[in-house]
Amino acid sequence: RKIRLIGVPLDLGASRRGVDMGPSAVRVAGLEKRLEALGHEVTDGGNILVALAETKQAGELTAKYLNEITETCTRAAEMVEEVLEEGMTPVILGGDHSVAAGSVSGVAEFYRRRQQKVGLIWIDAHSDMNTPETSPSGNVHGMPLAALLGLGPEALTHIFGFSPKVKPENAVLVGVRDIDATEKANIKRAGVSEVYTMRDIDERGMRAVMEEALRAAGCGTAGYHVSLDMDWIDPEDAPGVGTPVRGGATYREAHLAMEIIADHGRMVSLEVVEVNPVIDEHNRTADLAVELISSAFGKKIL
Ligand code: DIR
Ligand code: MN
Ligand code: MN
Ligand code: MN
Repeated sequence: RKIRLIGVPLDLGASRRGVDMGPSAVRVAGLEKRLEALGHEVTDGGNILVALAETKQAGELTAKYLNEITETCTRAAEMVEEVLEEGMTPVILGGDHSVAAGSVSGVAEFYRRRQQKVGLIWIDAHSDMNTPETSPSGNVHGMPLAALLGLGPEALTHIFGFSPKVKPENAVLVGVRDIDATEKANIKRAGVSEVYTMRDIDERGMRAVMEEALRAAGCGTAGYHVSLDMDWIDPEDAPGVGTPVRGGATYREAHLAMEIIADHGRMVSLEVVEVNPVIDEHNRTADLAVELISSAFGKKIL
């Protein structure tokens, strides 16, 4: 494939600082070379311009830095759309997860123009289904999936002027284990029924869960975007994330999920978010991100 890397050093959507260094951490861990070693043609599109928290006011406390985040998301959406127009596969490096409101909008716009739908695989400890009304934190990184499904502030839901970006039946949550009580009702309201919790993975195994998830996201769509929040993985293996939650996917489970995605062959774009090198141990989490991206792009043991 022809792959274009897009860095989005955004940390306005989270309380803990440092995920703005995520794109550098993943580059330093050797992403471009590793993907090229697999036979892909890789170019780096550099970083998208992001406002700096120190120079801005948070604004409404129910959705902090919403204006600045919307601006960045709009730029990311345009960039992703352009990269797809050029026949390349975008790989977005976050930054906090709020960037997904933009990246997925870019993918959805590209396919909308071709009268096609796109699916979405959201792999995360959290469901990111808050709105400013339900969010206990006011952090926008807890809101992007809701926005993509049409819930939340119009600035975020209507990037490119249409909403929803993904049909609820093609949106799949994988690995969730920490959902706010106030957020739960939004999952129902949006009509998302494909929710695979850590319990599902424990009981049924990663293979069964991923096969069902990919089938739902791929049903009647041109393919799917994969949005990987590194806090999905257990903090034991991914300590450098903004909001670690115990009981996540193991190193092997995470690789298997990515290998299944590669075998299925229908991923149209990928993003990896919430890598925070400031609280990491020797860039381990970015190293793991590079490994997982490699598996998603076809790296095999044999
Ligand atoms: C929490 C945390 N549900 C919130 N969300 C996180 O602030 O809305 N998402 N960490 O990745
Ligand atoms: Mn290159
Ligand atoms: Mn997330
Ligand atoms: Mn998360």
